Amino acid sequence: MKITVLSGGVGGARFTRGLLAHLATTRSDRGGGTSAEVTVIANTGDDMWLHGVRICPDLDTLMYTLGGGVHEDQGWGRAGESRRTSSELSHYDVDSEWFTLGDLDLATHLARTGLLRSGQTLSQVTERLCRRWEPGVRLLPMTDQEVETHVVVDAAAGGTRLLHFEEWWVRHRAALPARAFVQVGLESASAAPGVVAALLDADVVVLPPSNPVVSIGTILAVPGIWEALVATAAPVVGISPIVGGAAVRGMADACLRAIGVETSAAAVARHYGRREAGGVLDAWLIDTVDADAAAGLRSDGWRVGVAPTLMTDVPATAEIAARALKLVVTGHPA
Ligand code: FO1
Repeated sequence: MKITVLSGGVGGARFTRGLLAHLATTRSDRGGGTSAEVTVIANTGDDMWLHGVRICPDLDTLMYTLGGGVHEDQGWGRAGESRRTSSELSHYDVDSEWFTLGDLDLATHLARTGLLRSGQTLSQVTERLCRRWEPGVRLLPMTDQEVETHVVVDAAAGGTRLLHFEEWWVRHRAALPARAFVQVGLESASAAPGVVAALLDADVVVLPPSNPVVSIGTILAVPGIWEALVATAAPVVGISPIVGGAAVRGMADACLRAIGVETSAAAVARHYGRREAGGVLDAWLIDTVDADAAAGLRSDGWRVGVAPTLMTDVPATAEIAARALKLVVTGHPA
């Protein structure tokens, strides 16, 4: 079975780790039958240049999480990290204390930057870095061109200004009201090699509980990707990143507010849209806390599953993945 996942950083990486755990158990249950191939299409809109190195937060979070090297509590960066270089940098007044570059993490950025400078594409570099981490999936950037999410915020002197998403997210903790999001470079970007095929050839496509605006939304904005999702014969299932009217982690609510979408499981589903109605979803898995939202969605023709969706650990996440797959294969998550 070919499964394609669109993913941002922490939420999508943790979901994919659970999906792989689920597939490993089903494979052993089936006596090692046909293994599933998982392709992850990663958001690269968070990427940025800092101190001359190219940082790809979501690609690295996926690579480290699936490769067993992630700082588990943070959800990003490396386990066993040190910050000697970062603290030394602070003595040079280069205005980067808001973004911590760990020493181990820095090696990834140096390796990637050197390979990019040698003329390799981001896809080729990602494949090269994954040879070390062996994430157990084919990890594809959404595009090989530089597309960076910026946030439109109010300027002190009136009017607005653009802020790189990472600065808005990390330095300001999304506290500056976001008036809009702009993916700089999008108009001249195209889907990276293998991305459209991974959507068209999939048996199932999953939208995990990543940020629906700046992670999944950015991937869907890359020319060709939304069209492939609408066109694919594969059923598309999403898992709500909103539970009980709040973002499970991160600040998805600040992003949803910026685009005028209510922070609720039902509103995010309607934001993605049903495929019969020109959207991208065939099914939507919501948490038991939001069970009352199912009736309204179902009366509008939605296929809705209701189940625990908090990714508290790998086994719980494997169960969520199993229910999401069942929802589109059998129509029921149970
Ligand atoms: N997130 C933070 O909240 N603070 C940081 O200093 C920080 C540094 C960092 C360095 C490399 C990297 O790949 C990710 C990093 N992140 C940090 C996480 C990052 O903001 C998130 O992974 C996503 O970009 C937001 O979803």
